[in-house]
Amino acid sequence: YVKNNLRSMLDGETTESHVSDTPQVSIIMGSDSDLPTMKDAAEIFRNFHVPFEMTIVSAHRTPERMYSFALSAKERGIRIIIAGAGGAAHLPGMVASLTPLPVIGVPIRTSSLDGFDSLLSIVQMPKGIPVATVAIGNAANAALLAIRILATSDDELWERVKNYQEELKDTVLKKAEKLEG
Ligand code: RP5
Repeated sequence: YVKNNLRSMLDGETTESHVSDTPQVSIIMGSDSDLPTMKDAAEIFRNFHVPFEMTIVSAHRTPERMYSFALSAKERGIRIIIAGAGGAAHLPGMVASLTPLPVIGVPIRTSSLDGFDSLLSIVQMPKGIPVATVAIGNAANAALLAIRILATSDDELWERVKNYQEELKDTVLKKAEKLEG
């Protein structure tokens, strides 16, 4: 079901190879209204050639689906879960309570409270059930953190992360040179 959702959610944006490889990472979100934020994570995984899946799982609207998703993730080959949610953002924490897999939470910016509600809901986990929380709306960093974790046991990916950091550095240095004239 995840592959089909991925295809329809990305409207053909993704490539077949990422869909057919066994996904290592799962990107889930509470609503399709979170997709404009969460698609940044998908883009990062595509750039780093990390197979991923992406779908909607709502802690409040589809609690049974959240259970089956979390309980089956490890046996499906998933190694890290990225969960985006907004408002009363219980999805990342609840998923982390259902599986030992590492969970990275993405607080979605909200219209009423600018995402502070999402941030606090995700970051304030009780001792024993960790959720790594990135900045409000920063799904790209969630993907990059997941990639760094995967890269500790994947030499090719490790090299790609190092190259990415070099590229970031070069970009800044070029801007500095330009500014200095
Ligand atoms: C959360 O409620 C979702 O993660 C979303 O950020 C928020 C609003 O959802 P919609 O009402 O837009 O579907 O569960």
